[in-house]
Amino acid sequence: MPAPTVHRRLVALLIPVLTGLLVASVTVLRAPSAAAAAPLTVAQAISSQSGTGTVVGYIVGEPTATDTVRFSSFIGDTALAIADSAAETSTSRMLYVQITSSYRSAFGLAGNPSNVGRALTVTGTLTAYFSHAGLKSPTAMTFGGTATTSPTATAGPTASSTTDTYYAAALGKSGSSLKSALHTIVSTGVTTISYDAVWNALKVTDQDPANSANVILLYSGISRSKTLNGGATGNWNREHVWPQSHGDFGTANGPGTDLHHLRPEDVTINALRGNKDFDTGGSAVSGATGNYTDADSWEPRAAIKGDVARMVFYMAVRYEGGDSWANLELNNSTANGSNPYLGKRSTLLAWHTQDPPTAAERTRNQVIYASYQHNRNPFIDHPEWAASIFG
Ligand SMILES: [Ca+2]
Ligand SMILES: [Ca+2]
Repeated sequence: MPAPTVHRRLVALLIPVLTGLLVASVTVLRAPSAAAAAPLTVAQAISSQSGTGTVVGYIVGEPTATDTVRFSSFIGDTALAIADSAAETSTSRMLYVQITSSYRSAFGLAGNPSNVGRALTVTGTLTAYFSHAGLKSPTAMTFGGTATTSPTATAGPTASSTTDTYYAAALGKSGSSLKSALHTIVSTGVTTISYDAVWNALKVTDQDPANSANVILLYSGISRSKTLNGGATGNWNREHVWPQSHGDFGTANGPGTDLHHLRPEDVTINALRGNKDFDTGGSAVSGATGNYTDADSWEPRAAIKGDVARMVFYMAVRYEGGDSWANLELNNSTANGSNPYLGKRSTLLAWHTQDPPTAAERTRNQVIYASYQHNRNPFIDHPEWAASIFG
């Protein structure tokens, strides 16, 4: 194509001219050119921190310091972090946007936590905020918008490249070497929380998207008030998807408080599931439509079959016996009793394929990573790794 060559020649010709003009009159040139320009991507706004501009990005959280962005439990209405990907986790690929008073009621995250994930078009001064690439003194903020990609634009990060850094040591590996690499990754820099703290964490990680006063119960799928946590009939409590007895880990900080496999469930349904292994079959469970159980196994409803599989895959990789906990492993049995094993591996692999990760499941993984434990479930981010390790 001749166009790039022509373009390069034009640029070569224009550079000395433009340089001369810039030296002569920086302020006169800057404002009109920015006002006339197409909207910037966040990557472009980060690399051109001068003058005014219009930026389009996705709202990902609330910056509270140079390297700190809250992805949930927002505390203020004065700042937003936006990115080219709604799943961005690296603050280096975010632009921090000041929310001045007239925009706070509509755009502040403490008042509007459901704004996370929405596209935002904002015009203002491209300058540092929280000592970080930013936009201040906005003159227009609206939801929606699409950044125009110019031929010279740097492509924004994709959701997969976002986690490539986290999984760098595992990329390209398979089988036992993949498992070993992932074990190190998901066990490094982890924050464990207390069993008491799990209550409040589940109210965030498992909040009903349609009703912020409620949580969604795992097996039954019921939306129930967050305030009904407890041990009485009609309450919800903390279901260990990998049963505590399969490895005897109890509820001390560790596998017994690991949010990646803890979910809210109705007290009665939780007791019915007990410590059964997972497999298909049995009779319908009253009060939990779509679930089946018999003497030695539990079959969850279709919408969460894969979620359950990925939770136990994570546990088998996270806990390898090198710490004070048992080495949790999958097998093909449904009679594991109190051994640190859980089945049935072949059924769980099938469920994982039938019910792939959804946006809600990825969001939950991200919230646990960003706000609580600082580790991820690899099988939500990379579903293809399950067969490589457990197949
Ligand atoms: Ca699912
Ligand atoms: Ca293990």
